[in-house]
Amino acid sequence: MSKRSILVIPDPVLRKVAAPVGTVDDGVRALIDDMLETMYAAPGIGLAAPQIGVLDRVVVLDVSGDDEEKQPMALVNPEIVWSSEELSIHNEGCLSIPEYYEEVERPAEVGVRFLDRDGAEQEIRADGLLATCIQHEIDHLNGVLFIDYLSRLKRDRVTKKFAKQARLAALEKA
Ligand code: GNR
Ligand code: NI
Repeated sequence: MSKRSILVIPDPVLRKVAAPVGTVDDGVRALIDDMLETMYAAPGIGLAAPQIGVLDRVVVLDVSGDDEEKQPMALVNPEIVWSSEELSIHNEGCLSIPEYYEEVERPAEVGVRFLDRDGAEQEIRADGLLATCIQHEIDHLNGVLFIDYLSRLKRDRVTKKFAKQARLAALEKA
């Protein structure tokens, strides 16, 4: 297993649509293991493959609490098959937009179909933080970020701040 580096906005890879995985083979399982290691090290509760520069439809999650046993999950080609009319608001953050948090409203419950790390089809019902996190990660597979749900004012503010940081970092390297 190896820890990978996490891309930060405005990296254009974060805006691309990831491709479905054909077969869940050892290469995909190695990717899943690297993603889990990277997520736990960050630390974060979810990570989508595009965040480490891999445009495949793979997501990892673990929403267990600090004092609980770890509950690593891997979702390959995840699809939301239904979502509740009821909405809920969570304070969201993203490892690709470090240290920025805002409230986002999404369906409170979702049904998700995916392939597990053995390539078996699974369907689960998620609510609470897991439902929010799954939707946040599937958005990443489609090039969508949580700031896309904010007011233009808030989105522009954070986008500009990170664009400026990237410019300064590029200058320092030159
Ligand atoms: O670590 C993360 N925490 C989080 C909190 C609320 C809603 C979504 C998330 S996902 C985020 C990790 C991340 O960026 N995944 O893409
Ligand atoms: Ni994210």
